Amino acid sequence: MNDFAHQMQVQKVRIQYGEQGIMSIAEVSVLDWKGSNLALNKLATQSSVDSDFEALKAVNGDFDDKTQTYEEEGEYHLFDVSVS
Ligand SMILES: [Ca+2]
Repeated sequence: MNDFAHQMQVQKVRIQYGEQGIMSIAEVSVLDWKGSNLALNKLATQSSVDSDFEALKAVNGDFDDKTQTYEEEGEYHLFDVSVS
């Protein structure tokens, strides 16, 4: 059995705010043990979409654009890093 036999396999990452507010994200990185970003260009959703600030902008590799929700209670982003 090698050292990596017990490594975790991540399927989804959820980021949620606990109070009413606006969530905005430029980029999310989920790194594997080699440092590769598992979130890059993967499926992304968010609790609401303000204008054209859709969730895919958090995983497109571009720090100059961003996501944004409306102001709401418990706003969140969800990233499925298991789908290639
Ligand atoms: Ca971005």
